[in-house]
Amino acid sequence: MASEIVGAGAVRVRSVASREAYDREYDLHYQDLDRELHEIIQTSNDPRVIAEQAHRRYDITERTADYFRLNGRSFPYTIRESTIVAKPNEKIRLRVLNGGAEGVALHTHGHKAKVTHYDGVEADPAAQLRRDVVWIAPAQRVDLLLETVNDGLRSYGEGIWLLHDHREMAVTTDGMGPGGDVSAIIYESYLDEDGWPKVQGVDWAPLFTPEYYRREVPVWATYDPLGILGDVPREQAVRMRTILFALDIGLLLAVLYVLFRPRRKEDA
Ligand SMILES: [Cu+2]
Repeated sequence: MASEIVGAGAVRVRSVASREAYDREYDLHYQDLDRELHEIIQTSNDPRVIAEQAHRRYDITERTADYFRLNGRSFPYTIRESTIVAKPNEKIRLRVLNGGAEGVALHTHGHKAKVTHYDGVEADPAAQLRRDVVWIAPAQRVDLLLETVNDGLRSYGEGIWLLHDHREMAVTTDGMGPGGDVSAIIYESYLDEDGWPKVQGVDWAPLFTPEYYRREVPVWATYDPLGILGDVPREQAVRMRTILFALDIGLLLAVLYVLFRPRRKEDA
């Protein structure tokens, strides 16, 4: 079972109690990072300069989160290392930690999980609400019971179901999506022989290239048989800009002419 192995996204050996009560268990550590703060370390070899920049120049009240990570990775690497693998009729425990500075609205597509524990303490059974968006405050820990029973409540059946922080910004990487902490609940019947989710003709390869992070890859193009979601060819864009520039200049000259045209005698 994948969750008995340490490595490849699993960070520890499960307890005996967990093995008795649950079919699988996953640790999910969410984080958000400010690029500006994390670049300070690269600005000098002198620790005094770093300390000054980090503690007196950097203003945490102006912090913005640029990177959103699950277990230290952002999408698509989350799919390689931090997916929830499931079979029907299982009880799965998700042990979630929000290690970020902002709240996480954890959303489980296709499943309604029960929040059984807050911060390591079991909630009263009557207070163990079943829901598909769980708000997790910074530094908070919650345990979720994910049951893969296809009853239209606990689960909506086998498939590949996204699992992510439902704040839109959290599914981006440095402002560009798809990225961020998106992962998935994937049923074993939807895994190929390499353990990769079976997708319907979508090519993942461009998402793993440096060009993608240089913003050179039109992300929806592989979904698009008509070819209308790719990039505008470069020459065409330049030609378009030249035409618009010429029109602008023409308009400006016309306005100048109207304002300053030589007046005839009868106007005076
Ligand atoms: Cu979603």
